Amino acid sequence: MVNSNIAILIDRKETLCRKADLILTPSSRSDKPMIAACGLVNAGKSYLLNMLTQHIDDEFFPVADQRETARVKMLETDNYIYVDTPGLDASDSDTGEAMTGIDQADVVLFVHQPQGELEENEKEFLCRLKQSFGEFAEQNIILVLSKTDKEEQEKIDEIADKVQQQCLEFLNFSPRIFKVSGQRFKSGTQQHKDGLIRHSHINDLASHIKIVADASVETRDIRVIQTIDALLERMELTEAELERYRVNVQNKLHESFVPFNRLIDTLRSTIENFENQYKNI
Ligand SMILES: Nc1nc2c(ncn2[C@@H]2O[C@H](COP(=O)(O)OP(=O)(O)O)[C@@H](O)[C@H]2O)c(=O)[nH]1
Ligand SMILES: [Mg+2]
Repeated sequence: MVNSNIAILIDRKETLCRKADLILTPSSRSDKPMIAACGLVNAGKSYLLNMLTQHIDDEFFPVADQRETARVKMLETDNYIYVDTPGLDASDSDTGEAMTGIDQADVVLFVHQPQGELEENEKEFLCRLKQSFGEFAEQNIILVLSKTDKEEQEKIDEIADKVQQQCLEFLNFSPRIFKVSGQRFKSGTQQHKDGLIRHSHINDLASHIKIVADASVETRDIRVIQTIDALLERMELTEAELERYRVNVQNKLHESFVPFNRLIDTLRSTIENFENQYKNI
């Protein structure tokens, strides 16, 4: 039990050091704002990124009904870097991979398909995201309700209200929510139908992303400092916990020697007694 706890603490410390290294390596960051999409498998992340980057027909980010994006995939355009991440309800290691892509992101699009409200693991992930963005969470995390063409408008509005309420109740967080349809945008673009494009709200989302992404460049340094402060604090806590274990183990070792030392003392005085008696003969 103690051993496994120590292993967890050491592992945690190594992860923290790796993160710190990544943040402090200057070449690991581009000057362009990084926009990452995350959310459950099948939420519509890849489809959305294709629309936002004008990859209408060629699907730079592979779209599929099943799990497709197993690793982080990036696209660098003239002004931004777009990042597609694996779905959240995949294996643990992939959730880590999703967070790795997002740790470096300036803007996060949290994509949720409006079949219902936020699920438990979506709330947990949003919570981690919110912590990682600190005071910039509300500004730099954008909630996207995807596939709005699949439901009545009334139902979509109802789900959006519910999601907003969940964010406030569980996360004390009030992000902007965009209700979009990638499919309407695609059809509208292919058939030159402005009404469909407008009704897709993809361009509204794109304009908002541009404002947030451009502003994020100035806040990036503050975020890096805040992330490093948080990492240092967690390292200190981990070190303090390891030190408590060390003292505990040392005390236990000491205690286990007490009866043995007593036995040796008794033995020594018995021998001395014998010796004295022997000398007196
Ligand atoms: N009706 C509709 N389907 C969509 C929309 N966006 C994505 N999809 C479909 O949802 C499925 C999953 O999309 P994908 O982008 O690969 O999801 P990801 O796993 O989050 O990347 C695919 O079958 C897409 O065609 C949309 O706006 N409307
Ligand atoms: Mg995908």
